[in-house]
Amino acid sequence: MDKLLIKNIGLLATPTGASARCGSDQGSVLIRKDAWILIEGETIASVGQGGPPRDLPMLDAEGALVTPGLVDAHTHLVFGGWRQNELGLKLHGASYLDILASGGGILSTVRATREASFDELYEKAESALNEMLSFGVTTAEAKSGYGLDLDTEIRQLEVVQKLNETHPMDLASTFLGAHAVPEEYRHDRGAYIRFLCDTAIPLVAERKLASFCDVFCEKGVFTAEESRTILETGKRYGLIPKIHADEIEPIGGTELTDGIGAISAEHLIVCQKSGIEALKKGGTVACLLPATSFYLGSTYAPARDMIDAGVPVACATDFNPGSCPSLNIQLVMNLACLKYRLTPEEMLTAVTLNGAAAIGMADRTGSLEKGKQADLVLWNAPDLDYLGYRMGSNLVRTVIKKGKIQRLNKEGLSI
Ligand code: IZC
Ligand code: ZN
Repeated sequence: MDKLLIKNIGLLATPTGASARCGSDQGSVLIRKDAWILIEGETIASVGQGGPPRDLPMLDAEGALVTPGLVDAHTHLVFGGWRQNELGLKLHGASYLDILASGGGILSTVRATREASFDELYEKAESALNEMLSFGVTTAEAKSGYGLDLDTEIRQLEVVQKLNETHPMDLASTFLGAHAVPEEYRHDRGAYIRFLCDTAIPLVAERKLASFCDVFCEKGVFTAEESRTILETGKRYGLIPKIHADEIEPIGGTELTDGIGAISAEHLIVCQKSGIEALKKGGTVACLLPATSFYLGSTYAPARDMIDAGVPVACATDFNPGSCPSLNIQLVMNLACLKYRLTPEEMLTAVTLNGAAAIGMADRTGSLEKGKQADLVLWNAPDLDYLGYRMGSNLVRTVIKKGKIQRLNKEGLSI
């Protein structure tokens, strides 16, 4: 088996364990100075301090900070078109929900995605994944939700499936047919929900195209009761529930999480005390998306209250063409410190182990420990404070995914 020694690690920083960390544990990360990591094949064989084993193929970290590969646990990776036309609308005062209600927003991306071929969607998503990897992301989640019809939803999920086979990044796949009610069902939303529950969910599950089922529970989109129906149907077919809740208006989505056993709840910008209690009770990961708050010009999720209440917090980009057209998880890391007031240690856990837990992958990635996948980032940074403090530059020096050094060139990714 191929061996690779990463030596001269100035500072190794990692959460530990195979499940989400909450409360004071979220901020208690393992820090080792003058460390090394021995990789065998795709796996971490050992982690040590001081004099490393000799005579092995090695990569000199030259004193760099090394962390686990980052996990972007919430993205809308696959879509056609962009929505730059919405900038002018916003500058004239239109809100996100105004634009959606007038047939734009998600619905305009649905039109562009329905028109796009498999290859067009694949190439666009592949180039987004390359950019994510260049920012230090080694594992990501990808949702459907821009088809809202059988063919296009399946096409989006097939793109994710193929990328999972061809691209170095590990992808978790989420069915988000309940992202909006499509225009053709505008006068019969009940019929769309029946289509999701009777046709789409059973087919997605049978074809093993997704592990998770998600709903956009929001004023003017899906109510809490509709969300419950859809997520419970998904669950009966083996799809684990996730929920977009409390992004704009608090309509009871977060309060559903313990009852339905959601693995994660997303956004939570206007989450109330009752929502935090439900998350705690259900052991649900709060997957927070601060770059979306920035982009919407809204408030920020009560991340500190969540950590203090013992809710595990993850942070992700929410990459999508409307409310967060950015793949830069390092910007999310800045915002997590500056706006959520997370310590750099809590922030690291949020974008590694807790992100992995939000997509059911904490047993194999998210920390630098013997037996985990060798997914790691060497940084142009001396310590964790530096990652929260510098802003706007890409601080990644080298990304290693499953033991392989990743290189980006003009043509894309070459390993
Ligand atoms: O395309 O607007 N919030 N879904 C829920 C989104 C944002 C993505 C979009
Ligand atoms: Zn989203």
